[in-house]
Amino acid sequence: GNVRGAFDWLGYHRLNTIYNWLDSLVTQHPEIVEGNPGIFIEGGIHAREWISPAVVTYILNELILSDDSRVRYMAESYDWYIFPVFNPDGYEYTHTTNRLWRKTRRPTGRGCYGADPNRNWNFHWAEGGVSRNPCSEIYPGDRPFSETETRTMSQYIDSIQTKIFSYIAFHSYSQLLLIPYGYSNKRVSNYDDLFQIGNYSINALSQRYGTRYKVGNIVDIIYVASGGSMDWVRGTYNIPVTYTYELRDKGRYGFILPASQIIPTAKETLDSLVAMFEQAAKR
Ligand code: ING
Ligand code: ZN
Repeated sequence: GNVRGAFDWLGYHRLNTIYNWLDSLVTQHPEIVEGNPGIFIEGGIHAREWISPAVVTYILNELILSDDSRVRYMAESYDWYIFPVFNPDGYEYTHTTNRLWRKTRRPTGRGCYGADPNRNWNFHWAEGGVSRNPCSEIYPGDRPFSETETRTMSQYIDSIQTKIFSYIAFHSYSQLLLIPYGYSNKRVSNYDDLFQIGNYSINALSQRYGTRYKVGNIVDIIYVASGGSMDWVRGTYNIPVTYTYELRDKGRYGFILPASQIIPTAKETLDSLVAMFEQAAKR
Protein backbone atom coordinates (compact mmCIF):
# COMPACT_ATOMS: atom_id res chain seq x y z
CA GLY A 1 0.00 0.00 0.00
CA ASN A 2 0.90 3.66 -0.16
CA VAL A 3 2.42 5.63 2.74
CA ARG A 4 -0.99 6.84 3.86
CA GLY A 5 -2.24 3.25 4.30
CA ALA A 6 -3.43 0.66 1.79
CA PHE A 7 -6.29 2.73 0.48
CA ASP A 8 -6.66 5.36 -2.20
CA TRP A 9 -9.10 7.66 -3.96
CA LEU A 10 -8.15 6.55 -7.47
CA GLY A 11 -11.00 4.08 -7.69
CA TYR A 12 -14.25 3.11 -5.99
CA HIS A 13 -13.75 0.42 -3.35
CA ARG A 14 -15.62 -2.65 -2.18
CA LEU A 15 -17.19 -2.64 1.28
CA ASN A 16 -14.59 -4.89 2.94
CA THR A 17 -11.78 -2.66 1.66
CA ILE A 18 -13.48 0.34 3.27
CA TYR A 19 -14.09 -1.58 6.51
CA ASN A 20 -10.47 -2.80 6.67
CA TRP A 21 -9.25 0.77 6.16
CA LEU A 22 -11.56 2.08 8.90
CA ASP A 23 -10.25 -0.63 11.28
CA SER A 24 -6.66 0.31 10.42
CA LEU A 25 -7.37 3.97 11.27
CA VAL A 26 -8.47 2.94 14.75
CA THR A 27 -5.26 0.96 15.34
CA GLN A 28 -3.02 3.67 13.90
CA HIS A 29 -4.67 6.60 15.70
CA PRO A 30 -5.85 5.38 19.09
CA GLU A 31 -5.77 8.84 20.69
CA ILE A 32 -9.45 9.76 20.81
CA VAL A 33 -10.40 13.03 22.41
CA GLU A 34 -14.03 13.90 23.16
CA GLY A 35 -15.71 16.99 24.50
CA ASN A 36 -16.13 19.30 21.52
CA PRO A 37 -19.37 20.06 19.68
CA GLY A 38 -20.21 17.12 17.41
CA ILE A 39 -20.55 16.99 13.65
CA PHE A 40 -22.30 13.95 12.15
CA ILE A 41 -21.42 12.96 8.57
CA GLU A 42 -23.65 10.54 6.61
CA GLY A 43 -22.41 8.92 3.40
CA GLY A 44 -23.73 6.23 1.11
CA ILE A 45 -27.37 6.00 2.17
CA HIS A 46 -28.17 5.42 -1.51
CA ALA A 47 -26.27 2.49 -2.94
CA ARG A 48 -25.49 3.76 -6.44
CA GLU A 49 -24.19 7.19 -5.40
CA TRP A 50 -20.59 5.95 -5.19
CA ILE A 51 -19.04 9.40 -5.04
CA SER A 52 -20.57 9.83 -1.58
CA PRO A 53 -18.59 7.14 0.33
CA ALA A 54 -15.51 8.11 -1.71
CA VAL A 55 -15.76 11.77 -0.65
CA VAL A 56 -16.62 10.92 2.96
CA THR A 57 -13.66 8.55 3.35
CA TYR A 58 -11.38 11.19 1.78
CA ILE A 59 -12.60 13.83 4.23
CA LEU A 60 -12.15 11.43 7.16
CA ASN A 61 -8.58 10.75 6.04
CA GLU A 62 -7.79 14.46 5.71
CA LEU A 63 -9.25 15.18 9.15
CA ILE A 64 -6.74 12.71 10.57
CA LEU A 65 -3.69 13.40 8.40
CA SER A 66 -3.88 16.85 6.79
CA ASP A 67 -1.18 19.43 7.58
CA ASP A 68 -3.32 22.33 6.40
CA SER A 69 -3.88 24.67 9.35
CA ARG A 70 -7.56 25.34 8.63
CA VAL A 71 -8.32 21.63 8.20
CA ARG A 72 -6.36 20.82 11.40
CA TYR A 73 -8.24 23.49 13.32
CA MET A 74 -11.57 22.13 12.10
CA ALA A 75 -10.54 18.54 12.82
CA GLU A 76 -9.58 19.34 16.39
CA SER A 77 -12.36 21.79 17.28
CA TYR A 78 -15.15 19.24 16.82
CA ASP A 79 -15.98 15.64 17.65
CA TRP A 80 -16.66 13.83 14.39
CA TYR A 81 -19.20 11.04 13.90
CA ILE A 82 -18.50 9.76 10.40
CA PHE A 83 -20.41 6.97 8.60
CA PRO A 84 -19.17 6.54 5.01
CA VAL A 85 -21.54 3.70 3.99
CA PHE A 86 -25.00 3.91 5.57
CA ASN A 87 -26.42 1.28 3.20
CA PRO A 88 -23.73 -1.44 3.05
CA ASP A 89 -25.84 -4.25 1.51
CA GLY A 90 -27.06 -1.95 -1.23
CA TYR A 91 -23.53 -0.68 -1.86
CA GLU A 92 -22.18 -4.21 -2.33
CA TYR A 93 -25.10 -5.08 -4.60
CA THR A 94 -24.15 -2.18 -6.89
CA HIS A 95 -20.66 -3.68 -7.15
CA THR A 96 -21.76 -7.27 -7.80
CA THR A 97 -25.09 -7.19 -9.58
CA ASN A 98 -26.83 -3.94 -10.42
CA ARG A 99 -24.79 -0.74 -10.62
CA LEU A 100 -27.89 1.47 -10.42
CA TRP A 101 -29.52 -0.02 -7.31
CA ARG A 102 -30.62 2.69 -4.83
CA LYS A 103 -32.48 1.02 -1.92
CA THR A 104 -31.78 -1.46 0.86
CA ARG A 105 -31.95 -5.18 0.05
CA ARG A 106 -34.53 -6.72 2.41
CA PRO A 107 -37.21 -8.77 0.64
CA THR A 108 -40.57 -7.01 0.88
CA GLY A 109 -42.41 -10.29 0.47
CA ARG A 110 -44.13 -8.90 -2.60
CA GLY A 111 -41.53 -9.88 -5.18
CA CYS A 112 -39.39 -6.80 -4.83
CA TYR A 113 -36.53 -5.88 -2.57
CA GLY A 114 -35.73 -3.05 -0.26
CA ALA A 115 -37.05 0.32 0.77
CA ASP A 116 -35.65 3.75 0.05
CA PRO A 117 -33.61 4.43 3.19
CA ASN A 118 -34.02 8.16 2.63
CA ARG A 119 -37.82 7.82 2.76
CA ASN A 120 -37.98 5.49 5.76
CA TRP A 121 -37.37 7.86 8.72
CA ASN A 122 -40.09 8.57 11.24
CA PHE A 123 -40.82 12.25 10.61
CA HIS A 124 -43.80 13.03 8.39
CA TRP A 125 -43.19 9.54 7.01
CA ALA A 126 -44.72 8.77 3.57
CA GLU A 127 -46.49 12.12 3.27
CA GLY A 128 -45.05 12.99 -0.13
CA GLY A 129 -42.48 12.09 -2.75
CA VAL A 130 -42.94 8.36 -2.18
CA SER A 131 -44.64 5.42 -3.89
CA ARG A 132 -46.56 2.69 -2.06
CA ASN A 133 -45.46 0.21 -4.72
CA PRO A 134 -42.71 -1.94 -3.13
CA CYS A 135 -41.00 -2.20 -6.50
CA SER A 136 -40.57 1.57 -6.71
CA GLU A 137 -37.23 3.27 -6.12
CA ILE A 138 -38.93 5.61 -3.67
CA TYR A 139 -40.86 2.99 -1.68
CA PRO A 140 -40.78 4.26 1.92
CA GLY A 141 -41.21 0.80 3.49
CA ASP A 142 -44.42 -0.54 5.06
CA ARG A 143 -43.77 1.48 8.24
CA PRO A 144 -41.25 4.03 9.50
CA PHE A 145 -37.89 2.49 10.39
CA SER A 146 -38.82 -0.83 8.80
CA GLU A 147 -35.21 -1.11 7.63
CA THR A 148 -32.36 -2.24 9.90
CA GLU A 149 -30.10 0.48 8.49
CA THR A 150 -32.36 3.40 9.40
CA ARG A 151 -33.66 1.92 12.67
CA THR A 152 -30.22 1.21 14.11
CA MET A 153 -28.77 4.53 12.94
CA SER A 154 -31.71 6.40 14.44
CA GLN A 155 -31.12 4.60 17.75
CA TYR A 156 -27.46 5.53 17.65
CA ILE A 157 -28.31 9.16 16.86
CA ASP A 158 -30.84 9.14 19.75
CA SER A 159 -27.98 8.16 22.04
CA ILE A 160 -25.64 10.98 20.96
CA GLN A 161 -28.05 13.70 19.88
CA THR A 162 -27.22 16.04 22.77
CA LYS A 163 -23.63 16.11 21.54
CA ILE A 164 -24.19 17.02 17.89
CA PHE A 165 -24.88 20.48 16.49
CA SER A 166 -24.49 19.58 12.82
CA TYR A 167 -25.68 16.79 10.51
CA ILE A 168 -24.38 16.69 6.93
CA ALA A 169 -25.56 14.08 4.40
CA PHE A 170 -23.89 13.33 1.07
CA HIS A 171 -25.79 12.25 -2.03
CA SER A 172 -25.30 12.59 -5.76
CA TYR A 173 -25.89 14.07 -8.18
CA SER A 174 -26.84 17.67 -9.20
CA GLN A 175 -24.37 20.02 -7.45
CA LEU A 176 -26.74 21.37 -4.83
CA LEU A 177 -26.52 22.24 -1.17
CA LEU A 178 -29.94 21.46 0.31
CA ILE A 179 -31.58 22.92 3.41
CA PRO A 180 -34.49 21.12 5.19
CA TYR A 181 -37.25 20.32 4.85
CA GLY A 182 -38.06 17.72 2.19
CA TYR A 183 -41.58 16.97 3.43
CA SER A 184 -42.95 20.47 2.90
CA ASN A 185 -41.88 23.92 1.82
CA LYS A 186 -41.99 25.00 5.46
CA ARG A 187 -38.73 26.76 6.23
CA VAL A 188 -36.60 25.93 9.25
CA SER A 189 -36.34 28.65 11.91
CA ASN A 190 -32.74 29.56 11.02
CA TYR A 191 -33.27 29.29 7.25
CA ASP A 192 -31.73 32.70 6.57
CA ASP A 193 -28.55 31.80 8.48
CA LEU A 194 -28.32 28.42 6.73
CA PHE A 195 -28.87 30.07 3.36
CA GLN A 196 -26.09 32.60 4.00
CA ILE A 197 -23.65 30.05 5.41
CA GLY A 198 -24.52 27.77 2.50
CA ASN A 199 -23.77 30.41 -0.09
CA TYR A 200 -20.49 31.25 1.59
CA SER A 201 -19.68 27.54 1.57
CA ILE A 202 -20.47 26.90 -2.11
CA ASN A 203 -18.53 30.00 -3.05
CA ALA A 204 -15.51 28.46 -1.32
CA LEU A 205 -16.23 25.21 -3.17
CA SER A 206 -16.15 26.98 -6.53
CA GLN A 207 -12.74 28.59 -5.93
CA ARG A 208 -10.63 25.50 -6.63
CA TYR A 209 -12.00 24.29 -10.00
CA GLY A 210 -14.93 26.57 -10.76
CA THR A 211 -17.57 23.95 -9.89
CA ARG A 212 -20.95 25.65 -9.48
CA TYR A 213 -23.49 24.71 -6.83
CA LYS A 214 -26.87 26.14 -5.86
CA VAL A 215 -28.29 26.47 -2.32
CA GLY A 216 -31.94 26.20 -1.32
CA ASN A 217 -34.56 24.27 0.55
CA ILE A 218 -35.38 20.85 -0.84
CA VAL A 219 -38.96 21.40 -1.92
CA ASP A 220 -38.13 24.68 -3.66
CA ILE A 221 -35.13 23.48 -5.62
CA ILE A 222 -35.76 19.78 -6.28
CA TYR A 223 -38.94 18.00 -5.18
CA VAL A 224 -41.07 16.95 -2.23
CA ALA A 225 -39.46 14.01 -0.44
CA SER A 226 -40.63 13.02 3.05
CA GLY A 227 -38.99 10.56 5.45
CA GLY A 228 -35.39 11.62 4.81
CA SER A 229 -32.71 11.34 7.48
CA MET A 230 -31.98 15.06 7.57
CA ASP A 231 -35.67 15.91 8.05
CA TRP A 232 -35.83 13.47 10.97
CA VAL A 233 -32.71 14.82 12.65
CA ARG A 234 -33.84 18.41 12.20
CA GLY A 235 -37.49 17.82 13.06
CA THR A 236 -36.87 15.55 16.05
CA TYR A 237 -33.87 17.17 17.69
CA ASN A 238 -33.71 20.63 16.13
CA ILE A 239 -30.03 20.17 15.25
CA PRO A 240 -29.21 23.69 13.96
CA VAL A 241 -26.69 23.13 11.13
CA THR A 242 -28.21 20.58 8.75
CA TYR A 243 -27.41 20.25 5.05
CA THR A 244 -27.52 17.66 2.31
CA TYR A 245 -24.97 17.82 -0.49
CA GLU A 246 -25.85 16.61 -3.94
CA LEU A 247 -22.30 16.09 -5.23
CA ARG A 248 -21.01 16.11 -8.82
CA ASP A 249 -21.97 16.15 -11.56
CA LYS A 250 -25.00 17.74 -13.21
CA GLY A 251 -25.94 14.71 -15.30
CA ARG A 252 -23.23 14.15 -17.88
CA TYR A 253 -22.12 11.00 -16.04
CA GLY A 254 -24.65 11.16 -13.23
CA PHE A 255 -24.27 8.24 -10.81
CA ILE A 256 -21.47 6.75 -12.98
CA LEU A 257 -19.07 9.56 -12.17
CA PRO A 258 -15.57 8.56 -13.39
CA ALA A 259 -13.12 7.65 -10.62
CA SER A 260 -10.78 10.35 -11.93
CA GLN A 261 -13.23 12.86 -10.43
CA ILE A 262 -13.10 11.43 -6.89
CA ILE A 263 -10.13 13.48 -5.66
CA PRO A 264 -11.18 16.79 -7.27
CA THR A 265 -14.74 16.35 -5.95
CA ALA A 266 -13.43 15.50 -2.48
CA LYS A 267 -11.01 18.44 -2.39
CA GLU A 268 -13.56 21.05 -3.36
CA THR A 269 -16.10 19.54 -0.95
CA LEU A 270 -13.60 19.70 1.92
CA ASP A 271 -12.93 23.36 1.01
CA SER A 272 -16.64 24.02 1.34
CA LEU A 273 -16.91 22.27 4.71
CA VAL A 274 -13.99 24.27 6.13
CA ALA A 275 -15.71 27.49 5.02
CA MET A 276 -19.07 26.25 6.34
CA PHE A 277 -17.85 25.56 9.86
CA GLU A 278 -15.68 28.67 10.05
CA GLN A 279 -18.77 30.67 9.14
CA ALA A 280 -21.12 28.70 11.43
CA ALA A 281 -18.76 29.32 14.38
CA LYS A 282 -19.20 33.07 13.92
CA ARG A 283 -22.96 32.90 14.51
N1 ING B 1 -31.43 12.98 -3.44
C1 ING B 1 -32.14 13.01 -2.20
C2 ING B 1 -33.29 12.01 -2.21
O1 ING B 1 -33.41 11.23 -1.27
C3 ING B 1 -33.18 14.52 -0.49
C4 ING B 1 -32.65 14.39 -1.87
C5 ING B 1 -32.33 14.83 0.56
C6 ING B 1 -34.53 14.32 -0.22
C7 ING B 1 -32.82 14.94 1.85
C8 ING B 1 -35.02 14.43 1.06
C9 ING B 1 -34.17 14.73 2.10
O2 ING B 1 -34.10 12.01 -3.16
C10 ING B 1 -30.85 11.88 -3.98
N2 ING B 1 -30.03 12.05 -5.04
O3 ING B 1 -31.04 10.79 -3.54
ZN1 ZN C 1 -29.34 9.89 -2.75
